Amino acid sequence: MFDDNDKDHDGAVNFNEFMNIIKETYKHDLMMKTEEGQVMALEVIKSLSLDIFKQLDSDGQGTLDWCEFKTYGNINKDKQREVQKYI
Ligand SMILES: [Ca+2]
Repeated sequence: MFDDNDKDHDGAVNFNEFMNIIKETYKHDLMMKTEEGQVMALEVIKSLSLDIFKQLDSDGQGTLDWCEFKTYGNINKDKQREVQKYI
């Protein structure tokens, strides 16, 4: 999964790559929405992504290596419940 998401194959996931993973997670929810609803939902997703990204990027370098990325699954479940309240 990590390699699939590392689009530029530099061995680390940057914020844009990470946000695309999150968007993919909520793709189905987004498709159910009006255009206006999608814009709002994308804003929620963007701020959520940044929030999670900062938590995962424990060395603060702005990229996630494998050790950092693998903890994503743990916090993702709680976050998903949180997001579903908004989108
Ligand atoms: Ca890092």
